Amino acid sequence: MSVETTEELDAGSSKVHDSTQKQQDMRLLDSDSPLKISLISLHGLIRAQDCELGRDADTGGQVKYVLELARELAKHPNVSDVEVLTRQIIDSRVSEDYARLEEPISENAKIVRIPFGPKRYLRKEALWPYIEMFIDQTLVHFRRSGLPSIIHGHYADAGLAGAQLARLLHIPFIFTGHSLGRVKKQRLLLGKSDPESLERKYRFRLRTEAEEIALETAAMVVTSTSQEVHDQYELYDHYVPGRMEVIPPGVDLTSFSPPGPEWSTPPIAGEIERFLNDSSKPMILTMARPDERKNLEKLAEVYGQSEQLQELANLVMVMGTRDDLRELPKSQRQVIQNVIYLIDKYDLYGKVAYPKSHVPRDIADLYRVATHGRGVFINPALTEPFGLTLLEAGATGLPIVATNDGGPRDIIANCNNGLLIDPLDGEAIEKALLRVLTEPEQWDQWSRAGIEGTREHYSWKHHADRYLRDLDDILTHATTPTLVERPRERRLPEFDRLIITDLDNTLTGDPEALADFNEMIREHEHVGFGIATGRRLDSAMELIEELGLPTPDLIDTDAGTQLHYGESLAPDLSWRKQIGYAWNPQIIHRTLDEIPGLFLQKNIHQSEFKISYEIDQQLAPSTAKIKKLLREAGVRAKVVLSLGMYLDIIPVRGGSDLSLRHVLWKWGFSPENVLVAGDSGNDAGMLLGRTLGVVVGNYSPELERLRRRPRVYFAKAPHARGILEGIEYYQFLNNIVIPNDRIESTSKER
Ligand code: UDP
Ligand code: LCN
Repeated sequence: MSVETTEELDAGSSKVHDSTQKQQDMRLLDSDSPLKISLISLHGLIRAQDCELGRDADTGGQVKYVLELARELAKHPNVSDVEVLTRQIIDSRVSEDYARLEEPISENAKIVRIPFGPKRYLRKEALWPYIEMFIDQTLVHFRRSGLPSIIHGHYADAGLAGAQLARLLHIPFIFTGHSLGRVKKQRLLLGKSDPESLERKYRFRLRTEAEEIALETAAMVVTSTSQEVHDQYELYDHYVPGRMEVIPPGVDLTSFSPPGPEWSTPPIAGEIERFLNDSSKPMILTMARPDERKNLEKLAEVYGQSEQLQELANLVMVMGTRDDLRELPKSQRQVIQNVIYLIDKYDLYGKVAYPKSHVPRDIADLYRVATHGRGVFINPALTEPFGLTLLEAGATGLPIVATNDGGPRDIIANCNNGLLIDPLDGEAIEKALLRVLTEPEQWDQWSRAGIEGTREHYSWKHHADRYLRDLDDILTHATTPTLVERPRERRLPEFDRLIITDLDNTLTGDPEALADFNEMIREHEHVGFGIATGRRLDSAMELIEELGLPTPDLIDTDAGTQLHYGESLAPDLSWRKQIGYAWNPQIIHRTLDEIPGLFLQKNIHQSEFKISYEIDQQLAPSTAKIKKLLREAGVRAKVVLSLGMYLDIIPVRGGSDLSLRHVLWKWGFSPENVLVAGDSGNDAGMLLGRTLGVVVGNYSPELERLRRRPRVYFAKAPHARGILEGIEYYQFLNNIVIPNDRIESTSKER
């Protein structure tokens, strides 16, 4: 898909995309400026060799996709390094390989495992509370190893993390969703699941918001099919077709090739034969992670209800590997148990094989066994963004029957190697399978077409060439990141600790405690003192003087949009340079001023990068709705609610989360040496991450959601006394201890 837009994009880049220019202008792809590419893929289990695909719901095609992309990009002469950033996992239930901090993939490509959150293996839905920690740890990694030229986030979790890093560091960002929350939810609801239990299980709200942020930030969205663009990404507020590039993945043709004349029965065939009365019958082969979306139960049911299918073929269901079924996470266990139940219900013993385990090299052999026996591959998923299994089957010469969605549609249109079905229509599934199994000439034609079509349309080399060409466009128009130089040794003079606290109701409210706090700051010369407040700079300085506070070494005002330092209030110039990005106060006023329940605050509360309303929550739309209104008006901005009554609209690159990280990055502070304290919604951003958070006892309800966060201590005492309690809790003035970290590694999250 080509793009005509010249719109400025986030991460300091604008993608002016013209195909002739594309070919000529290879500025950034010349060998003087080799590219360093950071691919982020956070969940599941990733290792360079013998990937455990299908092991659980988080170890599917994305893992293979990211590794093969890394390998291929690293082969390019203009790419110096590719790193896959993922999570370090230390857990006796999984291999020690996932604990290694670095692992080579190939020449110039490696996996870097970043420790964040609990050490144990977590399912992807449990990773959300730890994303800010990943961001902080990755900043440390970048500081050590240098900034990448591009950040590419895969799936919603890494989409959110990558987008935040890109915003902070002004590095262009690429996003690939792999599978989208809104689409999955829609499809599961069609199966009549209850929306609330779906939400509990899949955390769709968090996931789709993360996807929105990733889409909002991305200079390019790499999708695998055009249908994904039109019917799937289209469901999002930040759907900008101009930024979408359809670049399908490839398939490793050295592994996935048809059975040749020398072919002999591989060991995995024996594993399948154990289940079957007559293993000479053709196979109906399916292979998928045991995930509800893959609709495997439907296939078992269709086969169970069809005498004809049972007569003609065996059903072979490869649903990952397992040691002990009871130890699988609940949702995966349920899928497999349901299949076993259906085998029993329809008395399919001797007709259905569901091997307990396989090793990676068995996969290509399995397709070859099925091809050799003139069988068929089926993917009946409720939705399938791409479906690498279909390429694997096609490349091996096995005709396919696949769900009428995303990848399958494109694959069948390109390769003409099988039939599409409606995954909810049992009769249609049966009919399509019967057709493949009973029309031998057609079978030959589909088999040949799959072998040829996959070779013609799906190669990683082709993918990498297009990817790098598009990247070149993005980088050509990107501004140089303001923070590209390695950060200087911190200049916030002589401090090895920093306390940053909100002003109103956190520091203020208990004069006696405030006096104790002031004394503590004055007595500890190694501790820097910062204020982060929603107030304007002038009004914050007035209050600071009135309260007799020490002069802050750092003052972050106007809800994380203005940064100044020391006595002279020297502005942070690199912050100043980027904060106004995509800021459009006129449209915000036009969109929100007349909304019922929103009342503009007085002028003294308004500032250059902050529009503040008072909100009557009974009358006003929800914050989510307000965000939506802004998105619909084409505005990119953050919406922050505080004390249940103040609503600030600020630029996308503002907010105390980003301003705080900017300060730490710029001055080289380690987050463990920074204590942050707050009481209300506009402090939430800065309380997350690896810094040591303190929520004072008089906090407002917006912060309740931080309660289970690691490194956020909820003090019993209110106001400044609460901060002092937090200082004590972390032993912040001496040898810092972080009690909560111990809780992290022992609590049961799975
Ligand atoms: N796979 C596997 N063993 C299994 C199930 C799947 O090795 O039991 C592999 C399969 O060969 C393919 C990938 O996992 O390479 C699945 O990718 P696909 O894109 O089809 O689906 P996803 O899992 O990403 O939704
Ligand atoms: C996730 C999926 O569900 C598959 O359809 C894709 O093939 C895979 O990611 C790789 O993009």
